[in-house]
Amino acid sequence: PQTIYLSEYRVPAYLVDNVDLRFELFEDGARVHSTLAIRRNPESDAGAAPLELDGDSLVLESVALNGEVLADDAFEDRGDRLIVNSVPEQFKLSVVTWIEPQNNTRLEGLYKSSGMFCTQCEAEGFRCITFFPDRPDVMARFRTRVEADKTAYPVLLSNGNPVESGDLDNDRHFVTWEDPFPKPCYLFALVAGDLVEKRDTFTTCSGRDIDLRMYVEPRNADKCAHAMDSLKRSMRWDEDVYGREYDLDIFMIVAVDDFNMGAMENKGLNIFNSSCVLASKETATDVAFQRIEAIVAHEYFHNWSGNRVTCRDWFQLSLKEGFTVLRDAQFSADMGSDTVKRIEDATLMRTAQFAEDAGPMSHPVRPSSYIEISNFYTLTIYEKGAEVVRMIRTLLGEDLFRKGSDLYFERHDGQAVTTDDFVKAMEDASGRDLSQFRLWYEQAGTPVLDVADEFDAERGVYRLTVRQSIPDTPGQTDKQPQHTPFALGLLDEHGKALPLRLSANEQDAPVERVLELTDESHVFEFHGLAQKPTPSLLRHFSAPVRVHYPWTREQLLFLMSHDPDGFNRWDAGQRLAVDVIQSLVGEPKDTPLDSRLVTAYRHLVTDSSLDQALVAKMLQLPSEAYLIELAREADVPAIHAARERVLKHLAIALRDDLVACYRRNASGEDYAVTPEQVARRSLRNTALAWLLVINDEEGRELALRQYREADNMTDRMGALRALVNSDYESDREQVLDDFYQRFQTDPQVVEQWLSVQASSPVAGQLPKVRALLEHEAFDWRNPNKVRSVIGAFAGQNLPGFHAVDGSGYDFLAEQVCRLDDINPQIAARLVTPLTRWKKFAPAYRSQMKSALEQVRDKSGLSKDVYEVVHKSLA
Ligand code: B3K
Ligand code: ZN
Repeated sequence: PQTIYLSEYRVPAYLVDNVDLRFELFEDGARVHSTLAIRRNPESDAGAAPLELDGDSLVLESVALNGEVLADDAFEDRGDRLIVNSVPEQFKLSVVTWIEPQNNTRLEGLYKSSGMFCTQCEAEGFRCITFFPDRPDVMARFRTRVEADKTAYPVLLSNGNPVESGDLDNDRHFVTWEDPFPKPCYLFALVAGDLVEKRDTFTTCSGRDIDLRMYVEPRNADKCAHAMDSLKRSMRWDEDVYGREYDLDIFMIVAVDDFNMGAMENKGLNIFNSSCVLASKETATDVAFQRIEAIVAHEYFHNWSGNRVTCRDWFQLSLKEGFTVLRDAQFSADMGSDTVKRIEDATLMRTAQFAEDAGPMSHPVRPSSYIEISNFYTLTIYEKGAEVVRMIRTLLGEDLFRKGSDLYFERHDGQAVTTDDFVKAMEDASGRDLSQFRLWYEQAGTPVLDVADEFDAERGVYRLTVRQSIPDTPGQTDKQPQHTPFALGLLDEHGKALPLRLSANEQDAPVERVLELTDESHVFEFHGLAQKPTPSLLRHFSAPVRVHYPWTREQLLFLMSHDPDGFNRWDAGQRLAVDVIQSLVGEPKDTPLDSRLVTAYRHLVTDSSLDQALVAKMLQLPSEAYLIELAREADVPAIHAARERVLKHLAIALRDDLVACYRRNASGEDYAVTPEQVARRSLRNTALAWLLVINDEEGRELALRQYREADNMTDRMGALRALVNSDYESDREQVLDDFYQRFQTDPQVVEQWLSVQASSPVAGQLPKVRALLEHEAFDWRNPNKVRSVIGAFAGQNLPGFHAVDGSGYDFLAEQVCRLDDINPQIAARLVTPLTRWKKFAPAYRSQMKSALEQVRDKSGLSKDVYEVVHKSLA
């Protein structure tokens, strides 16, 4: 396979102004008639070069230029390319192709999902529909006529506004849609199906009424309200916070069961994975409700950050994704708790993005090469990209950041631009120099900040030394220090925030500062201090970096209860728990546990005056995945055992407090996804889980009752999960059966049922997981089901996956090979856990490597999996 380089970017030789599409949809295929209004690009030096259009899996039926059918020697159909040798400066090209959506298991381009037609074109799926210059810097106005059987497909949708509709012969009908906004073809969408419509309206800040519509299968009609409400909140929020008003008269959301990712921001016609949009309290957990709100917002926000201003090429992917993730994170923080949202994002970064950045697929936020772009929809592009934009906001401050964002949208509206254009707008609006900051886009790897301190009692000066280093990553060594905002505070021995005087006579010094790191090493002096303070470092996770500082357990315990910054209180608790667990890894079973940990956790469980949402987060012990990421050579069973020991020790010591906590948090009121209720349910379910870890008889009864009596999925699933992970084997089997009987007709719930088993070290033994693949509910063509079983096993059931005999690795290799023929994008994602082989202790490492080699040697490997596997073995 070929590598694509950013350095080889050239402007398109031809531009497309208008696209006229006609789809004839049938059961055995679809005929696509496309007429493109094309002209030479005045900015290109390609002159009268042949016209080249991208294609993939198309059967070409005819080509005509300005209405004249072309003879066979006037063009060349190379399969992945249609070349028309001599074309005038300006012309119309009409192409007819035949495709087979019903056989499209890659779920790219036009395909069928539970009887409906739908599309997914980002990044390069439009070429599976018709021949086209499939690159985001070619922006055109689309007019789309969809024709299909009237009974089977009463609803026919595409981007923009409906302009014409009517009946055709043979019980067929058509609708024509027109999108007035020029867009890249990756934002094209089409849906045809037998769907119910849910309507609402939104009045914009300028008084325009927008027609909001959701289209879902009839059985899901009662699961739309939450997404619709989330949409309206997003629309209002984007007006209030970013000054962005919606631009079309209609906004549509469609739910689709078979979908490679979460959702897609097609202009005016967002398409969602059903699991990321449909919810009712009986079927979706609190976490799902919150995720749906965030994804609905994310896709909606793309209308400006992505659609009105789009990417010049796919190396710029983070231009739209990083900025939009930041926007949805701000939105979620505003809808709930800022601290809790920050904790969740920092956890994802530190657990998964840091691991990606330390692994073989490590790449900069703006990559400089790729083989398959689908492999670059990563945590680095999305989450680190969002952190990078967040740092700009931190450096500029709220107001200048908003000025920069306004300038960016105004300057580039209707254009396809680069991350550099984004940074330039921020610079121009603020007057700040971000030239060194740009390294965040260019250099891969997670920076390390080594912090040391000393106190000069005589002068009353506290001196902090911060050294920045960035590890080597594939293809990148000797990196330059990056411009990094480093937020901190200092506490006295009572936990009081001290003024941060950077010079001896500074008046009214603030108690929190954002220091700017630009050099390899900095020394900061804080004056006027009577005693050595306790530092609270990298508050709110002000930069996506690792901080190394020799914290003592006393300091961490102190910060855990005193830091005025909630995020850092949580962080101190995590660091303490990590330290305790790490000290037990590989140690004899009777090694005593630090009793101060018990005291600290008892305080959390019993003191109901604390912020309960924060407490709910603080009670989550660091995950195995995070502990593995922190380890140099991970021995998973040893890490698992050490973590279990701490968990059991805490549960035994706090047993009565947990029961009391459980009862105190009993829910009385009607279910709502408010921060208070979410915290309450989370605390209750944590208490239950801990009680069952120690086989507590009362805990077991509480769990069984909660399972039976639950009126919402959060409680039902909380009880189910606790039982599934317990040693009460017959209860486990019984509730699992009951759960399946209750919900077997609901695919989104069946997904949860599959994954609660596959991800459990207790219930997810390999034979059991293999049996799930044979279950009637499993479907190889449905990515959610695949993720729920294979993804959950390899990604979350770490003791199962890392079984000493290597059986978990062989299992994954086998399934990846099987999936590669069905859906390469999903196969390439699933192989990820194996690519981290260098991270593990030697016995595991070699077996993981040979499993990867098994995949590498599969015949007819897709380029998606090829890229991931070859880079991991390099
Ligand atoms: N832009 C899409 C992702 C498309 C992934 C294509 N493989 C969803 C999103 O980020 O909003
Ligand atoms: Zn996105």
